[in-house]
Amino acid sequence: MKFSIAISLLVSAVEAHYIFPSIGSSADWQYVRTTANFQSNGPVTNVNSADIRCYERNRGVGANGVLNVTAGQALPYNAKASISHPGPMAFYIAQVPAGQSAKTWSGEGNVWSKIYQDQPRLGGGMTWPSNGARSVSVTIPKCLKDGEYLLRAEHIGLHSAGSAGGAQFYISCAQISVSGGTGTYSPKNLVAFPGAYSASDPGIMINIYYPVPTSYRPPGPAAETC
Ligand SMILES: *[C@@H]1O[C@H](CO)[C@@H](O)[C@H](O)[C@H]1NC(C)=O
Ligand SMILES: [Cu+2]
Repeated sequence: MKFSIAISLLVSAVEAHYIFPSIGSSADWQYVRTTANFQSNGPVTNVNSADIRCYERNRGVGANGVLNVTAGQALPYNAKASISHPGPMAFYIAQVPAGQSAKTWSGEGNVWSKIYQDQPRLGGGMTWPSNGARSVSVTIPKCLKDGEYLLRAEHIGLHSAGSAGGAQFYISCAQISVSGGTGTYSPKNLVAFPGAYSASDPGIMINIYYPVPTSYRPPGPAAETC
């Protein structure tokens, strides 16, 4: 009996999912829109679903706050409990259109640019920088125009991604207000969610264990810099 309890605890620890509920030192869901998985921690698996954008519990109902950040500042985007699956981490940003608010804007359309993308270490298996992390640092580009943005965090769990629909997307969107930017940012690749990804993208449908990949191409556009 004791033995089987120990086994089931071990299995649940290995399978544990996660959420991204906060940014900086703020409270959960203060600046990050509450996600549909706020209790289950479960992932989005359909890249064509509207959930692939911000995974909101109530679409169109944002968080109460908008976090003031300075362009060029690095902020921790926090995971709970920790990023326990292997896979890539990315951040995208979208400027809130004039006349709209970060608290309610949907983020629809070709408005998202990628500002961060990590890569695995290769050789004898894939090792991911975010593996086991409780937060990932994101630098708000110095060259942004001042104003409100949605900042989208995305981690893709690739442990069972060998067939279509097997990749697990852990997503949330933070509401931020940027000041101190130089204003020269002009992203070349704006994408929409859904739309940016397809289930068969080589960075989404991939067996990361066998045969051991010798390269990795993340889904979506390249990360843009100032
Ligand atoms: C955020 O910035 C706005 C505009 O500059 C300011 O009115 C507000 O007080 C700031 N909020 C905080 C919490 O510092
Ligand atoms: Cu999981």
